[in-house]
Amino acid sequence: MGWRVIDGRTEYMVNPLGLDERTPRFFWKLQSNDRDASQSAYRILVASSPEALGRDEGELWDSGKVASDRTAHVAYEGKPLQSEGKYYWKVRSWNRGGIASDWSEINYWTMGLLSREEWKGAWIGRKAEPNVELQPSPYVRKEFRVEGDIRRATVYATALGLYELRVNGRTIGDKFAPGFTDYDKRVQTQTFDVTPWLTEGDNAIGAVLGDGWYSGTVGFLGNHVYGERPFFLLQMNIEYADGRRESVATDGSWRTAKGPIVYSDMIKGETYDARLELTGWDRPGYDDSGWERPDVRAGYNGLLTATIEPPIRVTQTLKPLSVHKTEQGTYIYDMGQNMVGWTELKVRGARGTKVTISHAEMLNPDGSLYLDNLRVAVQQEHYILKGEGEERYEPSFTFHGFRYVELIGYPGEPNLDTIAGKVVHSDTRPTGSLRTSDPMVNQLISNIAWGQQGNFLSVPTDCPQRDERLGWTGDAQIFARTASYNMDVSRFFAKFMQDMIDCQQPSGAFTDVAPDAGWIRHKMWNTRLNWFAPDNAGWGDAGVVIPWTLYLMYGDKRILETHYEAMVRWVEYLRTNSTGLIRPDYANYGDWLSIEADTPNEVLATAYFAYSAKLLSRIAGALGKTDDEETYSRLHGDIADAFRRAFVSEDGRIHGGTQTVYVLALQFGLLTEPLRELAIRHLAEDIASRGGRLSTGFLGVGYLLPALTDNGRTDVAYGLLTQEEFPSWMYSIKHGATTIWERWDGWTEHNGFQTPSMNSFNHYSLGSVGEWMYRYMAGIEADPKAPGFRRAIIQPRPGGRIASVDASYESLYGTYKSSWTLDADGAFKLRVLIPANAAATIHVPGNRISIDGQPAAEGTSSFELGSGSYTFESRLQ
Ligand code: RAM
Repeated sequence: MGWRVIDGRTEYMVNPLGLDERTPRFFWKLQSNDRDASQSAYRILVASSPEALGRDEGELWDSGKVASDRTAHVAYEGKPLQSEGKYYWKVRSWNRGGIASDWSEINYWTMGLLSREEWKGAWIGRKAEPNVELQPSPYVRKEFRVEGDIRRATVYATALGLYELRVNGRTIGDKFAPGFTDYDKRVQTQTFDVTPWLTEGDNAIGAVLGDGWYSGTVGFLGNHVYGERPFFLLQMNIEYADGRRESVATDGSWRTAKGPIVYSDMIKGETYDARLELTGWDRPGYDDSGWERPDVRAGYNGLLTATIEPPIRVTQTLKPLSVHKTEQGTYIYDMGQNMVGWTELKVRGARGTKVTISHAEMLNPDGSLYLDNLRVAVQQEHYILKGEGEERYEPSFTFHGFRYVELIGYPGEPNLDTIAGKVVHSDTRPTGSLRTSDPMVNQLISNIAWGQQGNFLSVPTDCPQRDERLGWTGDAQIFARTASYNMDVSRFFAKFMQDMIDCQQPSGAFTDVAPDAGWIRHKMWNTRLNWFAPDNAGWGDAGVVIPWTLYLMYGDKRILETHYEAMVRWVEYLRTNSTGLIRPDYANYGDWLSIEADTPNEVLATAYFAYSAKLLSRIAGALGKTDDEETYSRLHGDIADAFRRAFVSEDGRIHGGTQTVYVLALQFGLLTEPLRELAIRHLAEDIASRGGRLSTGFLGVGYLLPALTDNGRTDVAYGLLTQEEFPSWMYSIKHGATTIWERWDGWTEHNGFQTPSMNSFNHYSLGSVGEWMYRYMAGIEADPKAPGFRRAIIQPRPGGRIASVDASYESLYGTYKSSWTLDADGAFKLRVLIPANAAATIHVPGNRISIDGQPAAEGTSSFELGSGSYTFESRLQ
């Protein structure tokens, strides 16, 4: 009994504002206490007021009763949506017994400004100060009057650079808006409902601008990559109750000034002089007669598109674990966790006192901060006191990767309350949880999640501390599946895919980094850093792997449709730039940061070419393009033939002989059945010959444990997972790691720190083993035949020293759970939860299987089940 609609979403979001998608998609979940509960029909109503919906009138769209089990990606099919429209919707669902739910709660969304002509404002900024390398952050402001009752006031805003919006003294919105895009092509716009914050009479609106990725330092590419200084664009549309409409938009009548932020740069840190604060500047009545007229920019040729990415927010505040005074009189704090964000400081002292806050991931052997791996990045804030009692400070437009914080020049004796760590990232909701009986494995799971949240900041960055922090596509593709178990990355990766498309080359090549930050434009790949290229194997392939991952995990067909042509162009590019379907040995990072095992580039690149072709064939199939499905499936087969001819000998040895060549050949379908058997033997032998240790780099590591498990060597997979000797995941954990390191040998007992020129301690790529833990160890797998977890495959693989696993994944249909225990005597117990309107194929290991206490039919080990919770027991010995 009980049949309820919950969690209504529009374009994956709860009540989003400012969409520019003209056929937004609806999502809802169902709740039922019954087993095997599923939807037989739904009806959606869309109206322009909640009152109309209250009368069950969907004047814009009444879907009628649609016989369907769909509860995700149901596209709007009503009357055309208008710019700035606010739309309300509700849905009701019928179960298979024909029982109707109540109507859902009313949800809404708004549309943004749908055409360029509707943007009335001008781009405003502040003239650069001569001969100043790092410019002060401009403040911009405007006062306006409100006369009468307001029905709705909406701000549409964006910046070339970053902005923090203020309305009547209040900060509105999130951090680092509008996010990182290729500003030569597009900038994302944000929409805010400011109705509650306006008052009758005088009001003030303003913003603080930051350089961000637009004009500040980007990675190692220097500053001014896209422009010289930031510009701001805003339009506030006010609708009065009596029907009047007014707009306040950025133009030459605004005022600008510099303030306390002497500079704030993502890579170079911030200096803040509290003596220069502009108290009251964001409230009405402030005297801005000394402020300057803004510099008005002629225009902007890129696109203004509604934000796709989730907002960047402070999601947690960490208290330090310890503090101690150094011989130099500074104070070093340990936050207990390598984190990304910044430090909030509390301080009292004389006006003009300067306190420096310095950040590092590790300590040197002498206890000082290890800063060598930052390259030219400066993870420091300098705060100059105004001397007015307790002062609180946090920076505006910079962030750091750190576990240790040093206070230099602090007046008085700081304590554990003096600082707090603000954890900042793209706010992708957690969707997965995983606990095992093994504390070290649990630490690994935690390290992967921290690596993900710290590095998912507008784009999936490679690292948060040195002068890099770029959207490396290879890292993103290898980690995408792990990421999508941990957190809801549907929109985060949809945005990143847009970034990849924006810098796809005319040739069809997908770049190594997206947004490419002028990299290709400035031809950095054949001048300064001559081994970079636009099309590296395993990097460019992200252009196919990521949409496919979004399809598997979220059932998102639209992303496949939207980018289909681009994916075809990539695969055709690879075909054109290969000889006899063998990709050349050129411009590859290889199996990046593998350990004493160099995979030949041509083997790696040909394997990935085959993989892209294979995924493209599946994508074509999902879209009903049967000719293409056939074409690319044949291409995959032909590449596999060429691969075997060129690289595989009769005894199953693959050129290069690394673990990665075997793993990729196995997982990408490049071997015949007899060769598979030989290959797995060679792979296992190589692992054994290294003392049960791995040697894979970024490209091989994600497939290593899956390849072993798929080919009957789950024992070896578990051995690698819990291996504690170098190189291994547990080696870093044994030595205190709280995040995944960039390199297996980032620090070792024998050699200390690796080269400081590239040694990040917060880098998610080698954490792609998370995928195996969800899909194989816990056994929660998406069924590609009913993607988006409409159906799951639950197939736990117990093994190794793990006695229990407790896993859950919150899919678009609701929460799946797989929890198992394995006793020393071989008794295995599995509990599974399947959400309403979903189903699963459950594979139970062992024999003498029972389900809910009843013996299963002899020989039956797999079960097709609908929603509900089930308990299985079996014996593994
Ligand atoms: C370094 C980083 C990054 C990787 C490139 C190839 O900059 O390790 O993660 O993708 O190299």
